[in-house]
Amino acid sequence: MVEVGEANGQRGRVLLVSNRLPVSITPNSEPLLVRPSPGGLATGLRSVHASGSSAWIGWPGVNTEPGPERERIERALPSNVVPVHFTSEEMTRFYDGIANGVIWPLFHYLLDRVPGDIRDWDAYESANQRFADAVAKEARPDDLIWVQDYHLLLLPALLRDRLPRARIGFFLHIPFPSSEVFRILPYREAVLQGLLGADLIGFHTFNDQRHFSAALLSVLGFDAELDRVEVEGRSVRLHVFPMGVDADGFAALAREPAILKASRELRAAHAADKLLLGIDRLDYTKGLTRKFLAIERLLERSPQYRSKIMLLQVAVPSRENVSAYRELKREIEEIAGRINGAHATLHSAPIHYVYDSVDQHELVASYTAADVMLVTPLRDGMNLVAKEYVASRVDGDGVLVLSEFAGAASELADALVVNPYDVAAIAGAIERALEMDEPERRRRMRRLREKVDARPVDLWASSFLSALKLEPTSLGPADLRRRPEQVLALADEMAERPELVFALDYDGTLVPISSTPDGAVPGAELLELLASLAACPGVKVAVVSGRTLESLARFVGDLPLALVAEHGVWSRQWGGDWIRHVEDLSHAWRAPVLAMLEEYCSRTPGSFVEQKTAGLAWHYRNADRQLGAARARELRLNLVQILARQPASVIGGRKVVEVRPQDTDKGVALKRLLADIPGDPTVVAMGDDRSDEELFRAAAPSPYTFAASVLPTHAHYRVDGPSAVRALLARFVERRRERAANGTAFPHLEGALT
Ligand code: GDG
Repeated sequence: MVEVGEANGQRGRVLLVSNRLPVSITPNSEPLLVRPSPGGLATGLRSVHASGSSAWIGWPGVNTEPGPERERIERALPSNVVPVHFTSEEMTRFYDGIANGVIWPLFHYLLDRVPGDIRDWDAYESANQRFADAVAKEARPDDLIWVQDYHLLLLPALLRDRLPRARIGFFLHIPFPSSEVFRILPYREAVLQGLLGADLIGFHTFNDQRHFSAALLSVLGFDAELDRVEVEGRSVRLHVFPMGVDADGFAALAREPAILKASRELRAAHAADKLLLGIDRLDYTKGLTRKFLAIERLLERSPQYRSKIMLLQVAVPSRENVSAYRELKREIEEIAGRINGAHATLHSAPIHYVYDSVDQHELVASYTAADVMLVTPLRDGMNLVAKEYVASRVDGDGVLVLSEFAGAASELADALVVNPYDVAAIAGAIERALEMDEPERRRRMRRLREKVDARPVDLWASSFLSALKLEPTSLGPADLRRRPEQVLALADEMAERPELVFALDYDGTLVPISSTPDGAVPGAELLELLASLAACPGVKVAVVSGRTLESLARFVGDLPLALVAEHGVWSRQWGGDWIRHVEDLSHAWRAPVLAMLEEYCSRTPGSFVEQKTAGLAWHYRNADRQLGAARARELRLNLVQILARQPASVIGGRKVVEVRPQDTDKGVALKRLLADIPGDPTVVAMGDDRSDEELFRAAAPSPYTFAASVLPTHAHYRVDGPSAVRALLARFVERRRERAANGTAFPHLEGALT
């Protein structure tokens, strides 16, 4: 296991960021009472925090107005705990309104709990901003920042803006829903963009990770690899870190004589032969209603269990100020009352319902006393109670009934796994647990304990931090998308260079990607811009495209530009004729590749084939995003196989898979153009696509390479699509003209001035 100090290197700290601090404060107490708070998240991170090289940033659990009470709280907290304060109104809107009111039910697939009119998103944004300010203020260069859970989904990107070089991790403790459910969230783009500010995003299960990747594709169009996604030149890694429990700690407690005694007393206090146990926060995700209905169903079906079984259900009070939770409490108590009314005897009642929390000793005593543990949430990120029950069964006995929709089910296959929506199935599983013979119970419990022991909670934290530390922070290009003034400043700087060659890609760079290649007509404004750029003194302009000669000539052929078509198969020098650079166009690979692309068209509605003189392209920009991306991946693999010994290469562009003859690319084409120009002009290269990377490399050592997309790139700058490219070119023209008008142009170029 990697220790936290080791994972963190010697100098940096771990900054833990969660909505709640791991302490509870009793408001208005004198002196202020500060105690450790319970809960899975606090327990999981305690070992990291206890290592001493960390700070924990979060809400102290009491709302205050700015003033003396806030200052008193700050003084009472340990020095490595940093409070982020909120007023009651802010907390109600951020925490109750969005985090627990919208994200919580939606991510647990309980759509009918999502309010009809979602109003408080601005409060969620402001709260995340406030956290970002607090973290940025606390952070030092070598710190690892680890953000926790659904309250802070926007925080990673807000931190990335403030601390571009920081190492930022994020862990989601609740499920990430299927992309079709996630898409319901009106602020879905903001959430995904927020998370993508991290270097590493952790989930409890692979299903959560898979759903996140699917949402990236369907909402943002980002095609994630199995365990990473390239975003704006950075690599964001996705990984599964199933959270565990302090297995040794629970086992030690379970062996304590005082707890064993409490366990025996608990059994003796109830007449039932078999004790069933439930420990849940009182929340609609926990499936309490159906659990009770399953008990009812069992007793109706098999009345012999009356007086023989009892469910001890601890319902821990939760979110009591929210009306939906008060309503749930009423409903559950009513069902328990009804079932007890119908099935109780003089000595027993089937459901013993406790609306309270229990202390750690009572908790473990209950675990060790229970013959059957019922963990039946409708959805749960992990569910630590299931693992704690197993860890506490040092006697090797006991049966766990576990919802298939709890994250824990992906590890605990030896539980009796049930569909928590299927009341009859839960009843069946309970009956099976009650009737299970001892050898089977012990066999299953042994395997469950092996699983739980193998992943203690410290391992969860240390593996996350090790992975975060290993993750290289690639900064990629300077991002100018939100810095238009810097784009213009670069244009001014370029205007000072005596001679320049502009090598400009067409689609996606000068004009937006259009749904068909023929739709991307330039428009008068662009034609005028290119003409005035080409007319600037000391400037030559080339359009370097993958398009066909015919369409390029039709769009910009009348301008005094050099043109490169089909990635360099054809070119036209300034003032020259078209020249073909590939000798033989009758490639043997063409027919089988065309047949394959056509087959993909027939299987992928909306896609189409473009035939060029030398190359072939399969465009899927109009296809369904998921289907198009999946087919493109498959097609690339198939093409690489059939082209193994052929003089052709496969390139994946923006929503296109293209096959072109080897030895032509945009870089080769640019070098050919430059070879014919005297002097040593500065090259300005602009593109948006994988095929433009060769252009950027050929432009070296020029500092003026621009990517107009969010793909990973070797370009020096990233700009915001064709509109930013045009703004840059227009500014350049303006400055260059000013220089000419002021007579401050370059003396050796005077002949060129008109
Ligand atoms: C999230 C996710 C995920 C509960 N009642 C009492 C008590 N507890 C302790 C349990 C356990 C913890 O609280 C609850 O753990 P859960 O796993 O159920 O979930 P949460 O922390 O509420 O929430 C969840 C978890 O994060 C971790 O990632 O598993 O899916 O929703 O440790 O023992 N402890 C005591 N008295 C109680 O009455 N002492």
